Amino acid sequence: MTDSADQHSHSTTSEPSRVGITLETFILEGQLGNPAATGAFTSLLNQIGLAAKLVTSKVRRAGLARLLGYTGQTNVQGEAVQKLDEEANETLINVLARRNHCAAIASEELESIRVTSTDRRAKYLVVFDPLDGSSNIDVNISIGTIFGVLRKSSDSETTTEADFLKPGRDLIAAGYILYGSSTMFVITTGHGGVHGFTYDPTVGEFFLSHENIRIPNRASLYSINEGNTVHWTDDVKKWNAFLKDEDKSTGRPYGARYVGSLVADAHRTLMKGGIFAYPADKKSKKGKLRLLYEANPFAFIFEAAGGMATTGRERILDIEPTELHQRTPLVLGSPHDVRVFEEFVRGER
Ligand code: FDP
Repeated sequence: MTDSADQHSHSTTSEPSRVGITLETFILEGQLGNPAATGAFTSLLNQIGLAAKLVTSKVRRAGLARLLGYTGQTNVQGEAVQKLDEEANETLINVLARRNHCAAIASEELESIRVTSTDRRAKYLVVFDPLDGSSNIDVNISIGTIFGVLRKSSDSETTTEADFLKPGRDLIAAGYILYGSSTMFVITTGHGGVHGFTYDPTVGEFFLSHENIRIPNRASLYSINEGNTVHWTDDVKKWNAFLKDEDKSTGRPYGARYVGSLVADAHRTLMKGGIFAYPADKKSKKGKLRLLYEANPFAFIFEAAGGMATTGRERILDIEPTELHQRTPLVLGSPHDVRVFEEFVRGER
């Protein structure tokens, strides 16, 4: 894979299927297709792939680790049992700091940025939510890791918070790892499509299973925390009632699906179409989800797959962030369904 500065892309439609190749080969082939690529981006993405394997192994043993933890806060190896989200966070930081490509990271788990290299050649920044949907960990429901990669714009030795405050359209790669009934790694560089890899735990590799994912133009599915109805604004209430009205010609009433883990809800929406919404409401006036770690990576992925991502009034990828942990309303999905949402917000319906 090459970053967008390299101006090369994977052409996915005319080439023979590559289903079955490993994530590493897929990333490497992207680099080999571009003589100008230095290998740094390839190496960075491979490190994220490694982190995904390490985190999935911890997630898969989470129940046991907890049980062992209860006996004295140490596991069989004598190590202190950490909370899974802290472990995932440390794993990502350690892996990204190992090669000299990542200058700094910003994590949903950390108050401020963490510099991982002061070498001027370290030209990438990584933002991530190490373990999203943490309230679902204890009940064995799908959770995930979300990440985005930015190119550092200044070539100074120091990296500051300002380097991270870039709109989502500046991302050069984004993806997520879904720890579901299987572990899936979904990635895009914006150009060249969105690709999904399924983990084979017996081999320890991610294999390309979903080549060039495209979201359907519309689908009769919606995903929202309906328990917030009382806090919603009138336009959102009206839109929600519209989806539940009966009209066979427009596929209504829509079916409701809400896991409460963004990665799971967004992944289903990407694969099956429809709409996911966490709007601003009277309780969460700026929305609940985080712009840098959650909304931007998913907006980048959805647009690359032919979908849309909006606050209802503004394209997510055009928001100029002012702070690291900024929240935003987030509406993701099929183009038709997202447009209908926007029409309700504008009062056109
Ligand atoms: P969680 O609080 O369990 O960590 O951003 C966090 C998140 O989960 C998302 O994964 C999820 O989409 C959303 O919050 C769920 O929020 P509600 O419980 O308010 O529906």
